[in-house]
Amino acid sequence: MTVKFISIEGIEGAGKSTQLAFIQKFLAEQGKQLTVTREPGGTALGEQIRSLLLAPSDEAMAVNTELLLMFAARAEHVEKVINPALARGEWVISDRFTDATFAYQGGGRDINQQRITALAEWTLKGLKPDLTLLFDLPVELGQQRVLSRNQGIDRFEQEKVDFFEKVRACYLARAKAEPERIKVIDASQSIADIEVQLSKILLSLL
Ligand code: Z5A
Repeated sequence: MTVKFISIEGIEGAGKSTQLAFIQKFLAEQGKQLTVTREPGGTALGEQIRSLLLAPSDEAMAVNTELLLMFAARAEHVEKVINPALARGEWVISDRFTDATFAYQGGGRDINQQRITALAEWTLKGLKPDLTLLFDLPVELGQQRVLSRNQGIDRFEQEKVDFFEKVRACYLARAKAEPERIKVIDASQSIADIEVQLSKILLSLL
């Protein structure tokens, strides 16, 4: 059986963290050895870069700085965590991966998609998730969930509705272009209903 690389995507408050726990438990019960990781982050250096990227700030970060920091963290993550885990025969689940860069820096910040593609080709050397679970929901609902969580908000969560609308539209366009890889989950459903849908998708991989 082939090893699988799964990424989880969505706008803020879509329920990625909530469902990651379910996916992890489901696959472990199927006897899979798992590496669960996240972006930006997943390595010691990557987590430091994550802190720089998420720290709330009154001063905007240059969009190219943001893009390059995402890929700096990703280069480290791929080389030190993802590729070694896949080589050991483990399944890898990453909370966000390169689709997030296309959606947030491409869609949200209007960076040319070809520039992102070039960075992805250079740093990933063909690595791509076998399956991407895109948790989709209306932006306002995601924002309500984040606020009701009652934690501090990070630099991305300071953005306005319009930014997240562009991110969401970019994610959905990517799913439309790659329907085999990117499965859209209606994240406005109840947690239990989402789990049923996820179970079917995951079983089809086994
Ligand atoms: N970013 C980027 O710009 N470019 C890149 O290349 C990468 C990332 C890789 C950090 O990501 C930021 O980095 C992210 C994009 C950027 N910024 N944003 N926005 P992150 O993944 O760490 O942060 P996040 O997207 O903000 O995650 P989050 O806020 O933790 O959301 P979530 O994990 O999707 O949601 P959750 O914590 O599971 O759920 C939110 C709340 O809703 C919580 O109280 C749950 O109990 C509740 N919930 C969850 N599901 C449901 C359902 N179905 N019904 C009702 N309530 C629910």
